[in-house]
Formats: sequence, C-alpha cells, structure tokens
Amino acid sequence: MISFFRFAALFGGLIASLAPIQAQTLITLTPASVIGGSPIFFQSAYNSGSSVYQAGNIFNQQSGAVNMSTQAGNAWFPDDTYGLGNRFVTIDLGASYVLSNVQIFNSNQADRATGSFSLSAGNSITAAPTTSGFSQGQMVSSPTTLLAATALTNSTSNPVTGQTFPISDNTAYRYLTLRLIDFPSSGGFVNAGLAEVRFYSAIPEPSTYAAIFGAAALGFAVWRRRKAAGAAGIERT
Ligand SMILES: [Ca+2]
Repeated sequence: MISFFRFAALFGGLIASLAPIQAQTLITLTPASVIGGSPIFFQSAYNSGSSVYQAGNIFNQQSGAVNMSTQAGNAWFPDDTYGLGNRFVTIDLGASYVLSNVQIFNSNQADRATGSFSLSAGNSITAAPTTSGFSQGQMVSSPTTLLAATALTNSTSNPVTGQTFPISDNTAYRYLTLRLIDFPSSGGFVNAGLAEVRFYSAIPEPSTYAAIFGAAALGFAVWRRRKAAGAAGIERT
C-alpha cells in the first residue's frame, strides 16, 4: 500500500519536474494582438497590395525557425513619417501575465541597421492621439518600464538568430509597448527589420494548472483506493 508520504513525495517530484515549463511558457500571439502603433500600418499582417510592412508581422511566426527567405510579410519596418513618437506598437496579450523574458528576432539584412528598443507595460489602455489624420489605435496608460533602452544586435543569418532578454518585474500585465528608440531612418521608414517577437510567461498557462491538478487528483484517488483495499484485508504493494 502506498503511504501518504510516498504519494506526497511523488507529487512533489511532479511539481519539481514542471518547474522548467513555468519559466518558458510561450504566450502565443497573432497579428491582431497589435492594437496600436505607427499610423495606418499597425494592424494585421503584410499587405501585398502596397510596400507596407505592417507591425502585425512580428507575431506571424510564433513557433519554429524564423525564416526570412521571403522577407516581405515576415517583418515590421516601422513607418517614420510622423517622427520618433510613432516608432512603437501596443500589444494586447489577451490576459495578464508575469513575463519571464522576451525573445526578439531582429533581421538586419544588408540594407538595415542596428539600434535599441524599450519595453513597458500596463493594465489599461487609452485611445492614442490622432496624428495627421491617422488613428494610432490604442496606447498603454501610465506604463511601467520593463526594459529600458536595450541594444539589439544584427542577425544576417537565415533563419534569423533570436536574442533573449530576461524581465525581472513580477507584476502581471496585459498590455505592452514595444518601442524602437534610436534606429536610423531613411525614406520615411525606420531601418529596422523586426522579424518576430515572442513573449514568455513566468506563470503556467491555465492548461498547465489543470494538468497539475488532474495529476494530483488522480494520484490521491489511487492512494485512497489502495488504502481502502488495504483496510479490507486485500494487501497490494
Ligand atoms: Ca514575422
């Protein structure tokens, strides 16, 4: 008969084995997760009918290698027509998360440059001011800085090499602002080529909690059954 202590030890081992998953839970986003940013270009994925590279392209390759062999439609080349203040995107994670890190695939092809970015967060949004007749969608209200100016290095390889940046803030946030700070620009576009951005949560997804609870309930039921069998004189080992 399994003892309660043995059950507790087994369950403890299960929890310990899940610990690495907790630090690397991907929050899967889509182009529609971008709810604000550079005028007219912030939403959805690449529009093949123009030369626009929309911000939604940073969330269209959320698993596997980030392939830039067909660069059009895979990256965000921010519009810089309206100045530095417009080099940002507002991201809706869909729920509040404590973030453990952000992974950025910065595709700097031969005609691109390096620069730095910042990341801030909050739990409420407000309509962005309309600039030159264009709506910029939503902005994060009173954002907290998660990452101050942080350098992004070149990746000229294909697939693009990702760079991972740890986030130490333990507050759960739903909305993020990703801002490009000092990339040079030309021809009205910032010379950055953000291919993909992936956010990882420090807290298990609800499905992970369900798995933990399910395993605990199953283990406890087995323990109770064996205990009952033992009390009835049917010894099982
Ligand atoms: Ca992409």
